[in-house]
Amino acid sequence: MAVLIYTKAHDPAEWADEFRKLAPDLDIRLHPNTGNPNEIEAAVVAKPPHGLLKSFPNLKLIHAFGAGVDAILADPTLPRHVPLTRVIDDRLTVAMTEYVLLHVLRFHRQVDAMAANQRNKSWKWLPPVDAAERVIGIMGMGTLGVAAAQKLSQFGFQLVSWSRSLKAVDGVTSFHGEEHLDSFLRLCNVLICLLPLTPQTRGIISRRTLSLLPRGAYIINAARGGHVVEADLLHALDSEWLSGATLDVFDEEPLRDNHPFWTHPKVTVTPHNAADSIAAQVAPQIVDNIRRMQQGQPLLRQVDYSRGY
Ligand code: NDP
Ligand code: OXD
Repeated sequence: MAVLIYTKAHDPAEWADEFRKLAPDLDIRLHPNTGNPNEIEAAVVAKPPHGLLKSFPNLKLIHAFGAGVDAILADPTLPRHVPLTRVIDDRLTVAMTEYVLLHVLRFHRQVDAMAANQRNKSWKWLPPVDAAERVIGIMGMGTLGVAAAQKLSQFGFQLVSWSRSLKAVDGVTSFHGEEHLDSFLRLCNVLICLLPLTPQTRGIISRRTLSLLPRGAYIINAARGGHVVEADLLHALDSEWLSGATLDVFDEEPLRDNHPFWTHPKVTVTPHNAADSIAAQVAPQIVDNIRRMQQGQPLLRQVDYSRGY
């Protein structure tokens, strides 16, 4: 069976080697060396060009390289009768938790202010804030949000979350649905976005929602750039409403040279590597789904086309 690999975000040859090691019988083809398109039955893709997946008439499985599938769903010609599956990986989840923890603690322990003082050789005592006085809000309580919330609650922070459905996670007050978004936002000293990018969540970090946060709040976006209205975020930072933002993802990646985020004193930019899929770690679950497809067994980690995640 022929499997197509398309990615610009990973080393396709490294992934092909992993797949061949795990499943020597699979005929792994690297785009653009697709061969006869009729022979392709599975495609493993990251940000595929629009129209690519439609060109394989016998496709039976589309597997994402990562956890997010927004770039695949953005293709208007996507063959939506073909099941789409994604990555859920313990190591990736731990990496995201590390990222969230690192930047929450940076904010909580006023690391940026102390670094600025150090540059000025200024020995300045900053009054500490107890973790129990900070409210950390997580938008998106799926695989990544729940893991981050559980770890953060061990530090004594107050945790609130927002998702589509109500959650029961120890130590976390759950808000759900659009009607409870504003009440959730009013509490958050730190707002962490771990939502999938869908038509409902695009632009959710906007002038309106930012204005509901308490003054001095901090933003961490490790989900997708499309969640943030960049001009609104810059306005909230420049008007001293927000104390800062850590951004791993952007509307346009790589971030262009002259983008104001690069040099903004209140913005930390990371190059979309909060949590990556590692070939040796993730290839086995992709091969497992290809086997399931071949054997007519239920697929794992399947995306619901109607929800968009
Ligand atoms: P999941 O699908 O497991 O969780 C998504 C969560 O978002 C769920 O809790 C869901 O609610 C909630 N949600 C979805 N739509 C809405 C909505 N309209 N209103 C309120 N809540 C909503 O996703 P993951 O945790 O696995 O990943 C989240 C995202 O993180 C990915 O889609 C990807 O974009 C991003 N990501 C970024 C990485 C990076 O390196 N920067 C790495 C990996 C992922 P409910 O539970 O009720 O369905
Ligand atoms: C993902 C990502 O979605 O790395 O997995 O952004």
